[in-house]
Amino acid sequence: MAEKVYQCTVSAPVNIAVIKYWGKRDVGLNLPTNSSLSVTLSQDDLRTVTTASCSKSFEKDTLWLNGHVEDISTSKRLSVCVEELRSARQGLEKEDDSLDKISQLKLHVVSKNNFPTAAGLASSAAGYAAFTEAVARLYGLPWTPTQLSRIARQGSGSACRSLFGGYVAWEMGELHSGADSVAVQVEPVEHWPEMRVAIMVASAAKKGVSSTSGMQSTVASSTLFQKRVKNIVPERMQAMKQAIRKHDFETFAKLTMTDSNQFHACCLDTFPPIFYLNDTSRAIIRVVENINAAAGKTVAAYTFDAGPNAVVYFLEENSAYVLDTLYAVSRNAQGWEDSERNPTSVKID
Ligand code: 2P0
Repeated sequence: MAEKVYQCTVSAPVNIAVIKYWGKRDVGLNLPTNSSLSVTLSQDDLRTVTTASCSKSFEKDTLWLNGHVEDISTSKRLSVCVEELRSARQGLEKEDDSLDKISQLKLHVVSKNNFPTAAGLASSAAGYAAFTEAVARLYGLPWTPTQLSRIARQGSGSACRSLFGGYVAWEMGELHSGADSVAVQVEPVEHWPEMRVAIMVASAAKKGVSSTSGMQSTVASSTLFQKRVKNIVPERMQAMKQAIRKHDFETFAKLTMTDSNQFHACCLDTFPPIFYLNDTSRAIIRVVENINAAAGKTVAAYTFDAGPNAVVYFLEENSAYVLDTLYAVSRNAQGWEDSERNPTSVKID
C-alpha cells in the first residue's frame, strides 16, 4: 500500500522596499543594521506558489525550485528554517499524543515563481516567505505572520516582509537572539487603495554582485553607510509610517526616492564600488523628475533595488498621465529590455 502523503500549498507575494534593507549586524541570524519598510505587490501579478509535503516514502529533505532540484541539507538558509519549524512541530506532537508524528518524516517542497527569476525582481523574498508558510501550515503551527517572519528572515532578510499584505515594516530589533527582529503590518492595502506601481525592466540579466555579499562589503567599507544607519534611517522610518497613515503621497514619494538614491550612494561608497544602476535606470530617474516638474507636484516616485530595474509608485488619479509618459519613453528610447512589456502596471495587495 502506498504511504500516506501529508501536503499543504500556499502562495506568497513580492515586496518592494521604500526604506531599504542593506547590511547585517549578525550574518548567521540575518539581523539587519537598520529597519526597513516595503509595499506588497498583488499576487494576481507576481507570486511564488509552494507545496510542502512529507511522507514515510521520502528519503531526504528536497526542494524543487522552478524545476531545479536541491538537497535542503546542503543549504544553510533552508536547513535553518526547516530545523526551527520541525522542532516546533515536535513540541506540538509531545503535547498532543493524538497528532501524527510527521516531524520525523522527510520533506519534499516544490516551489515555482509565476515570473521569470531573471526578471530582476526580488524572487528570494516571495520564495522564502512561501517556503516558511507552507511548511508551518503542513505542521499545523498556530503561528501569526509576525512569528513566521522570524523564521523567513533567516532564509532571506527581505522575505520576512512578504508574509503580510499592504505596508509592512521589518523592525530591526535589539536582542542578540533576533527574537524581536520581525515584520509587522503598518497598514493594510485597504488603507490606501489608490496606490499603484509600475515595473520597468531595464535588464533581465542576473545581477553581478549578490545582495548578500554586496551589503557586507558596504558594512565593511562605507563611511556614508554608518551615517545612514545611525542618523538617517530611524527618523525616515517614522516619517514614512506617518506619510502612509496620513495618505501623504508627496512625502511618501520624496522619502522613497531619497532612500533609493542613498542606498545606491552607499553602494558607490563601498570599496570596491558596487554599481547597480545603469544608463537606462538613470534615464528613468530623469523621466520621473520631468513628470513631476510638468505636473507641478510630486505625482510619481522611482525606487531601484540591487539591479537596474525601476519600480515607480503613483496614485490612481495620475495613472493615465504617468503610465502614458513611461510607455512613450520606453517605446522611443534605447535600452529597455522589451518595450512591449515596459512598463508593466502591477496592483498592490
Ligand atoms: C530591500 N534589498 O529592502 C533591499 C533593497 C535589495 C535592495 O532586501 O542576504 O535578498 O538574503 O538577507 O533579502 C535584498 O536582500 O538579502 C534586499 P539576504 P536579501 O528589499
